[in-house]
Amino acid sequence: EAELIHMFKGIPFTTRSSPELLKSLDAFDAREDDVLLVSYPKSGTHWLAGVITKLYDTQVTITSPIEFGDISKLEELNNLSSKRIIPTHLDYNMLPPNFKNKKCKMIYISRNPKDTAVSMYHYYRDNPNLPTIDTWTAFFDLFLKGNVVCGSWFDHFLSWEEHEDDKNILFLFYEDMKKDLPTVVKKITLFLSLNVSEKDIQEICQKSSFSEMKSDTEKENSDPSHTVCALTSNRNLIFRKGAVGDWKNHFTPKQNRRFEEIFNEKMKLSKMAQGFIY
Ligand code: PPS
Repeated sequence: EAELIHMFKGIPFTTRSSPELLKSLDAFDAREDDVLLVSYPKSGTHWLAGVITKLYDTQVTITSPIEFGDISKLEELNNLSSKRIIPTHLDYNMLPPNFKNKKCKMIYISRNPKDTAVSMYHYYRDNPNLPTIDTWTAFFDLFLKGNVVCGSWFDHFLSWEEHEDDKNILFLFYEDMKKDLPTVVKKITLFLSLNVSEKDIQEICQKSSFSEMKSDTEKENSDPSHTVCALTSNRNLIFRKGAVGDWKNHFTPKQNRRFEEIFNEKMKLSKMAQGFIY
């Protein structure tokens, strides 16, 4: 089982991200019109990707996360015609520098870390490509220690929040999308300079509901190398519950206190994370 995970620059990656690929990312050739979809895992990546592809209609290609695959991945991306929509779970410091130099547009989506932890726990349990987890209690500890794929939620969030004022980065929250998707979608169209009618926005929002996305049979059993999550092609693993506040069904009061203690300590200086504790 140990072979499912390896460490790179202190962060756990699955073996689906080869060390050679990770080492070569620094040299990756970004294009000015690339759009990055950035997230810590289980924060709404597929949801955002679904909205974005519908906004662009057929004019774009969405890839699997840049850090998934072996060294041939880079060539594959090089050969892809524009416009490329590229997801990634990398923290800011590991992002290929060319994306930063070329001021590519990036959308960072985040989610209450308590719900993110619960979502990740179920994903670990149900996905044979991830290490075996015995209990929620065991996973809870691993999550707080950052001993899970992509490392610490706290470090990831903070590395991106440091760039809050960068004009080329848009910050979105899963909870806002749940509350009022059309408003978030309008924000995205402004950021990406897309001209989409009110009517089309309404339609895109309907088609992006949890139930619609879960039952999108067209995509069923598709090749995992062509889906946003390269760790599964099983849509039931990705589209599990899609709710805000499921942590309340998992956290004990004691776990909640411990989580908030650590959250308050680590996120002391964070402005953007304050809305998360509820
Ligand atoms: S991954 O594997 O890291 O790319 O996963 P990611 O897509 O980031 O996150 C999966 C969670 O997002 C929920 N989801 C949605 N919620 C609401 N509406 C829609 N349309 C939607 N699509 C995906 C999905 O159910 C996972 O959360 P949980 O809490 O596990 O259900």
